[in-house]
Amino acid sequence: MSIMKLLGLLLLHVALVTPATQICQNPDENGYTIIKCGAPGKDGLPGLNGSNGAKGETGKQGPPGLQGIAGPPGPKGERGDNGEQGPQGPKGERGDSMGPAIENIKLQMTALDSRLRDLQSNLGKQEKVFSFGKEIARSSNKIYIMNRLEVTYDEAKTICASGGGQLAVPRTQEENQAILSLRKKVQTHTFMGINDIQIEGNFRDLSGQVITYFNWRAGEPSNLNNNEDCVEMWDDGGWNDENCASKRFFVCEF
Ligand code: MAN
Ligand code: CA
Ligand code: CA
Repeated sequence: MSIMKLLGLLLLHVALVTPATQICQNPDENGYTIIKCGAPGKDGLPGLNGSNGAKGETGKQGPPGLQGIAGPPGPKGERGDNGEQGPQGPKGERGDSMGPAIENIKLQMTALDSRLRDLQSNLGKQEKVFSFGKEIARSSNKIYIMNRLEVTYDEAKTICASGGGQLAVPRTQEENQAILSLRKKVQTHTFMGINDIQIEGNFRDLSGQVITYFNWRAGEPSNLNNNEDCVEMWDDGGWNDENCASKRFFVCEF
């Protein structure tokens, strides 16, 4: 330490312990002089802002925040994909079967349909018969008619067919009797639809079938003059073979 600085410190000490004297720095000299200080100056104007200080250290982590209030509900989500098919359910209880009832109704309908067709067929037959002639007889399943014309066998056959029927062929005694009832109205021999034109002595119906029912009079068929191939009914209901070209009444069946 230089002598001058030592001296300055000494003087400063004296001044501090001496109430009437203050030590003031003399700006014109490099040292301290003991001078009497003037009245204290007024406070100066505030200084300019200083430059920013150095960045502080990172603070400690604060306590956890309070739980927030729940927000409003979000929008409805889109429809999801269809799930897979579930397992098969248990077997149901046995129900009342309609099968037998339906089958029964079907059978009844078939029977009714058959009856309706029979009725339509019969009605059609009757229309034909009534338009054909007025002399009518019936068996259980045929209608016979006579129109009081006297013609040859072939003509009789054609007339019956033209009306929708055929020259009558009795298949039973009942049918033979029905034809006889018409024959009695004219009291003359009456042609039926039976002949042996194809083979002598072999009598057949109009479809060519050999007949199995017959009612020949005694001594018939005689095939008189080797020229009798068509069959007629006499007044007792018995049959006679006759010349096909003879003119006779005839009976048609429907
Ligand atoms: C006539 C004809 C014949 C018939 C005899 C019966 O001659 O009708 O077909 O056989 O009578 O006597
Ligand atoms: Ca004959
Ligand atoms: Ca004869």
